[in-house]
Amino acid sequence: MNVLVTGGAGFIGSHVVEHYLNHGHEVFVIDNLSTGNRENIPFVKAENFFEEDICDLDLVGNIIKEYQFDLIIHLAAVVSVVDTINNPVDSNEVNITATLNLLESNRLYNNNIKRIIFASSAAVYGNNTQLPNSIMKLVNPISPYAIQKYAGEQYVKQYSNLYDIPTTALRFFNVYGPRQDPKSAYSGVLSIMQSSYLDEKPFTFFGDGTQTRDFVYVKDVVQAISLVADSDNAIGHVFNVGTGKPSSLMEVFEFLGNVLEKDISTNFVNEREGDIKHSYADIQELSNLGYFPKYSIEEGLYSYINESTKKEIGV
Ligand code: UD2
Repeated sequence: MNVLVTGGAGFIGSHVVEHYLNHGHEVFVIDNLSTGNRENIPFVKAENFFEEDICDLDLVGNIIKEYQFDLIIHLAAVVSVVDTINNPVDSNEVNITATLNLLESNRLYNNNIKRIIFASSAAVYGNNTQLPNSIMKLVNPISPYAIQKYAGEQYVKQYSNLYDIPTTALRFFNVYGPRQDPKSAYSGVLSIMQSSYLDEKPFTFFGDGTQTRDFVYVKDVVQAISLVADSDNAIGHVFNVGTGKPSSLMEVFEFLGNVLEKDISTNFVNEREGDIKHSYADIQELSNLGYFPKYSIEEGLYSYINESTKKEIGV
């Protein structure tokens, strides 16, 4: 198959690219490297890598016309909630307009398309307190990011209903794993925690560490993508992608300390404004398609540590 991964040089995208290459497909990437990194995907041929902006609507349309992709996994986005609050208009272009353009380009120019998969987010649930978060429940988008992801997934869904374009949207919960960049204060907390341990620097808890999240290992996210891509029953639907189990920040912190046999100092500061206290996914619909998270939080953290320490010592 010809597979296009937008945002393929990013954290999640690079794992998706690797998966499809390992399965013998021809993989193409569009990524403007604004947050992605070409070094994440050395295995992608130069001629299959387009260092281009997903907002360049004509260019994206031409690429689609030319390569007639079978499968498109659309991950390119402004992924930071804070960036969307600071730049609601620009992020709207990336997260909604470019998504709509991608759908429309396929409608107009690509009869070959077998599936478009869109990365939505648990952010659409906002601070709903009725847990687990289920796709049957109301959404409550409380940031431009959440609004944009919700709009994107609804466009994706309606392109299936209105125009018969086979699409699926996935609401990712808290994804973690190798190649997640810990450098920004708004990076995934597990990447920050892990690099604090490896560098033996203090870790700061926002709040008391009792908040919980559904931390899902990136390889299970890849499993979910590949599963829905192959399932006709997933067409026109939205699914949660998590493990279905919450873990507290403090539990994870202590587990990492035990495994790494390190004791780092901690600071406790006020919780972040608008922070959600508890969140986890109802994954029933995805399970009905055959999804089973292969990595418990413990197994995922082991794998993450192994990969990261291998990299540190240059293996
Ligand atoms: C996640 C997504 C975000 C959005 C949101 C919607 C990630 C990285 N972010 O935000 O894009 O979809 O869900 O609900 O997946 N924390 C600390 N210390 C740190 C950093 C974080 O205590 O140094 C806390 C943070 O205040 C929060 C928890 O850890 O309570 C998880 O933080 P996060 O930024 O990894 O993810 P979250 O759920 O806030």
